[in-house]
Amino acid sequence: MTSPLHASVPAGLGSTKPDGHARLTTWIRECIALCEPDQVFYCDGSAAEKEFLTTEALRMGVFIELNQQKLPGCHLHRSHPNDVARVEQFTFICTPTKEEAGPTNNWSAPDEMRARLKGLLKGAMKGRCMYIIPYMMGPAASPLTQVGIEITDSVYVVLNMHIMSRMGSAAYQRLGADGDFNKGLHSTLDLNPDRRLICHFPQDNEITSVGSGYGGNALLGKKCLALRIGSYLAKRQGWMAEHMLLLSAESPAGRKHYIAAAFPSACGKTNFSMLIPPKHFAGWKVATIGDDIAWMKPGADGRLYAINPEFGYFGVAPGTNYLTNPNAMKSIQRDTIYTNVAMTEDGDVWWEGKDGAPPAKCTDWKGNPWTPESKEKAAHPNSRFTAPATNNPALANEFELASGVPISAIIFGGRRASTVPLVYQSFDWEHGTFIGATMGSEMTAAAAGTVGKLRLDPMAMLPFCGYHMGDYFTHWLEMGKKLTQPPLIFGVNWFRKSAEGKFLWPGFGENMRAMKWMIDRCEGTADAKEMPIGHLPEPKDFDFADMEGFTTSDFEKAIAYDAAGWQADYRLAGEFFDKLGGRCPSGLKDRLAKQKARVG
Ligand code: GTP
Ligand code: SPV
Ligand code: MN
Repeated sequence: MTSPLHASVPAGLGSTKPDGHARLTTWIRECIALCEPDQVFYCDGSAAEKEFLTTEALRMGVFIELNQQKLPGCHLHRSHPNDVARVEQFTFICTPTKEEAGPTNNWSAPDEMRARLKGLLKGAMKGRCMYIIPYMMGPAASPLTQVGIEITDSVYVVLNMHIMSRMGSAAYQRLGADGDFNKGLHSTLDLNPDRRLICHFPQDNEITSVGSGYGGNALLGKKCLALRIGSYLAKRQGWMAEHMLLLSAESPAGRKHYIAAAFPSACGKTNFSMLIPPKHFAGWKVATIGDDIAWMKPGADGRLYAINPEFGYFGVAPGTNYLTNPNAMKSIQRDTIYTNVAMTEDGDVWWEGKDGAPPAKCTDWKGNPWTPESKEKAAHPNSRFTAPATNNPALANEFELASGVPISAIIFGGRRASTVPLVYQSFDWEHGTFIGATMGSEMTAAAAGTVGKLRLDPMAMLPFCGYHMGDYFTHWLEMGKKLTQPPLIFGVNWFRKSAEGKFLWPGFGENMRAMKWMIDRCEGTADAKEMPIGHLPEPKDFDFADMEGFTTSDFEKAIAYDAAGWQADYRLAGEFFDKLGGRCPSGLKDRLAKQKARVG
């Protein structure tokens, strides 16, 4: 077996230690004493470091070489087959009381969990290298930016953090002598699912993750810090941490709107954030600010301002191609880490739904020979790419804007085969909060669980809210009161199906049409019909010109109002609100009663 230790480290690398921050150096010392690594590597985020660790990852077999002519700087990683998605059943919010974590989170008393984790981590890094990663979530100059230190024994994590965060000594500089930082300790242990725990200690701004090397379980800046800890900090400090993409849309006349959209995992955020308007919308420009996470705060002018705390994309590979998402395809041609995709004979990557016919032969995500006759998929359904945001040809100029961008519209959308129309508008902020709070979605491969099962996933935050969901709803209502110019709130559903099981809406770039109606609503130039569930566009209000084979009757099916479906949805919502007990804001309960009566 190849050693996970680095036999020789080039001069100047692995040695950028923080100094002058007593709490930080003490914590690092404690982690070293607990985990007993054979080597400690202090990361600086430099290109030289990335190059060295990439070579080492190849030597260790953590990375598999891809065709460097076709895909320069790109590498393949194969996870352990039992470690391919987030694990909600092993994710814990460790608050002093169970009540604070609420009924939608797994809870453990902090002391008990700490003792258990200590037991698991004792000597866990013997024979391994420990990496100390300083990073920032957010642009260096933004007041919303948070600093994290991730300590990990995975070189794969380090190389992903190089792409996904603003990593390096600048994070230490931002901390100064006593700045607050998120403590993140991660060890893959032996990847045994019985010893897999993703634990959050919101009161201590601390995360400990063991037993997994995958995505949201291991890249602690993303779901753990930016959402679970982030949402807790946001509640206390008066801002919002949301599972939302961010984009700008500029009209041919040069009018720009910024839009945030919350769709659950694997429900279209990356795609929507990189949308290319169809020909019919010549002159419109859509640019990506973020594809997964938004941190938002009311500004002095009463508008809601947002930043994307991330620096790269950890995107779903299957279904990504030059037709559905050309900007994503262009973003992943260089300096990209591919995880759990298939590899062709010439060292290219492949996944279900990539352009062209499947290769006659390839190696599947587990490393086994694969042909189109094989029963199993070549790429794992949750296989992913990690790509720098700066690769995206449609990256917005505002990507580094410290003040963030003022949001015109917030969109909530799930994956719903029935009931939910293509697009509709809430009556007001409180009703918009209600739409978010009651949104359902069919589960995807992004998390371990039953794919296709309908569950309520409020604001796409069910797996990511670091405190009681009822208090989170209250926070949404409170934030609305602080905004004198609140964004309009919409609901969308790109995934409605016909009785024959076919999508009623072509989706992807065509989603521009729904966005155009929403923008027109923001500008007060589009009509809508008032329906029990909100304002819906009628065919005359919605531009579906130049859509091949798409008729008014198709549009009517996609937008159809289904009273019985809504009654079923509201029953599910009622059960969920009941589960939240007294902490579910009465404003939302009253709304539900009102909505139930309206849909009849
Ligand atoms: P996470 O990274 O897990 O948070 O996912 P995401 O919300 O960014 O989802 P993503 O954009 O990666 O899309 C997930 C899957 O949905 C991919 O297979 C896409 O091809 C598919 N998809 C995205 N947008 C649409 C759409 O408008 N219509 C249809 N039918 N499928 C879509
Ligand atoms: C999601 O599941 O919403 C993701 C992927 O964005 S992960 O980073 O694994 O959470
Ligand atoms: Mn996500």
